[in-house]
Amino acid sequence: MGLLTSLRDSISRVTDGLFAADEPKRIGIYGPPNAGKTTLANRIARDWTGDAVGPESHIPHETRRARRKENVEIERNGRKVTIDIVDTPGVTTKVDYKEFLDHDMEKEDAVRRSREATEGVAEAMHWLREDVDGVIYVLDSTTDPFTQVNTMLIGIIESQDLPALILANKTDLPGSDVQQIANAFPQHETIPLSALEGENMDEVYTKIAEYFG
Ligand SMILES: Nc1nc2c(ncn2[C@@H]2O[C@H](COP(=O)(O)OP(=O)(O)O)[C@@H](O)[C@H]2O)c(=O)[nH]1
Ligand SMILES: [Mg+2]
Repeated sequence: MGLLTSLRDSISRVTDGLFAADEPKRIGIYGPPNAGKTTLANRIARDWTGDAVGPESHIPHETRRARRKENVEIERNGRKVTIDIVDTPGVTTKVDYKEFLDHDMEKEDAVRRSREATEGVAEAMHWLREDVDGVIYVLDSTTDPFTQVNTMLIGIIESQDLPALILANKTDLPGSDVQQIANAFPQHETIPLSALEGENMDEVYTKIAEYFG
């Protein structure tokens, strides 16, 4: 190797190192379908960048592939954190095309959507193992948190030593029970919010800066 080539390689190793130190953290938004992941991802993206990540929907599994919003800068109490928000499909033990048929879809379209949703779930699980630096785990606080999917995902997150925040969403609804979520995962901090109404977002941003900054 010539002197110039080896000098160029050394310089690029040093500059790569410098850039790596500044690289945004990749934060995955995980949870079961309909918890409000996309609503939250959109609220974060709109609050800090002015654009949305993707469509929110009452149809389960509407987010069938992961969507990403890069370089979202969040600043809180002098702490600045730059994150890539990754909105993942809801993870579930069962994706059935009949769930889509309930929403007035043609069978062919329903089957295609359920196949895509299954692939999206596999992709989201792969990322959880390989590709995220931290997790925002969103739960609908009007539903029972003691499910196989939640236990399994929180277990994977813990086994990877990933920093994780648990968000108890939909506090605007009358059946909301934040304490039930806090009791289900006592080893993690649970933060209540309404992603739809924008309630308690200040605390959510403070915790994001604290956990992932
Ligand atoms: N009442 C209420 N509804 C919410 C809230 N967040 C999301 N939703 C609704 O729950 C449904 C699913 O939301 P979405 O963000 O698509 O969930 P995802 O499947 O986890 O991405 C939509 O109808 C949302 O409007 C919330 O904080 N309060
Ligand atoms: Mg979604």
